[in-house]
Amino acid sequence: TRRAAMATATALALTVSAGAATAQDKVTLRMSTPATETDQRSVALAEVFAPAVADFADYQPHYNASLVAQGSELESIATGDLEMSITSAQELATFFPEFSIFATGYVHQDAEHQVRVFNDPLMDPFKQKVEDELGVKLLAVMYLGRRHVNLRQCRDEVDVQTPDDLAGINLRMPGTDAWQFLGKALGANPTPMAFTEVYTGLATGSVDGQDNPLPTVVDSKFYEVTCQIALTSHLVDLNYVAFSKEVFDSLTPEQQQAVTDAAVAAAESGRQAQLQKEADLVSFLEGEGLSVYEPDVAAFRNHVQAQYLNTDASADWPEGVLDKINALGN
Ligand code: KDO
Repeated sequence: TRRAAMATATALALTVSAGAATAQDKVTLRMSTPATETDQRSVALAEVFAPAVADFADYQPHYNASLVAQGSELESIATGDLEMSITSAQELATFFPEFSIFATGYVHQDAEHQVRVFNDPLMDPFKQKVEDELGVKLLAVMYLGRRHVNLRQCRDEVDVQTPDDLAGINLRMPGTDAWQFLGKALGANPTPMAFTEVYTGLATGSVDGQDNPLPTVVDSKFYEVTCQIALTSHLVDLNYVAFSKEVFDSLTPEQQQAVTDAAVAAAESGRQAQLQKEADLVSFLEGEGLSVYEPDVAAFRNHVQAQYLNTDASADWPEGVLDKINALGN
C-alpha cells in the first residue's frame, strides 16, 4: 500500500539525512502549494510565518504547484524533498482513511469550530499517527472557507435548489477519493482535475463547474468563465500547516516553539483575511454578472449526511469522534 511504501521511504530519509542542519546554519524551509501567491494562506505564511522564524530559517515558498504536484506534497516531505506544505484532510485520508471525517460535508460549522476541533485532545491520536508514520507534523489549522457550487451554466439553464438539480453536471473536484465522494454526495457527476487546470477546464467546457470558497473563485478568476454560484456551503474547508518532523527535531526547543507559534499566528491572520473576503465578495461577484444565491441548504445537508452515514465512507471513523466534533460546534 501507499502507506507501507511511505513508511519505508521515511525510514530511509531519516537515516540518510539525520544531522544535516547545524545550529549555525539557517534551515531551509521549502513550502509547496497549488495555491497562488495572492491566496490568503500564502500571504499569511509569507507575511507572518516567514518573518517570525527568519533568525534561524529561510522560508522558500513555491506556488501554483510549481515544485510539487498537488497531492504529492506529503510524500515529498516524508522523503525529505520538501519541508512544508498546506495539506488537506482529504490528502491525509489517502494515507490514513480516518482523516476523511474532517473532509466530510457539513461536519465543521465555521472557522472557529475548526480551531476548537484542531486544539481538542480528540485530534491527538490523528496528529500522532501522521507524525509517527509519515514524519509530518501538523502545526496549525488554516481556514480556506465555505465551499460552494460554481457553474458555467447560467441560472435559466440550471437552477440549483436540491441535489437532484446537479444530476449529470460534471463537477470538477480535486483528485482524491474523499473529494470525489463529496462531489457524488452533492448529487453531481464528479470529475477529478488538478487545481492548476481548473480555469482552463471551465473556459473550454471540459467541466461544467467547480467547488471552492468565494475568495478562491475571485483570486483564481474562475468568475471570468462561470455564470452562477449556488451557496451550498457543503464543506467548511480547512488545511493544515504541514512541517517536516525531521527538520522540526533538528531545531532547538526555542526554535521549535517559534515555528509552532509562527504557524498558529499565520493561520489566525489568514483566517481573518479569508473571512473578511468571504463577507465582501458576494457583491463583487454580482457586479461581475454572476448569480449568487442560496439553494435549499437543508436538502443538500440531509442528502450529503445520509451518503456518509449510510455507506462505508464512515467505516474508518474512530468510535465517538463525530460526536466529539459535534459537541464542539455551536
Ligand atoms: C482545490 O483543489 O480545489 C483546493 O481548494 C483543495 C484544497 O485542499 C487546497 O489544496 C486548495 O485547492 C489549494 O491550496 C489551492 O487553493
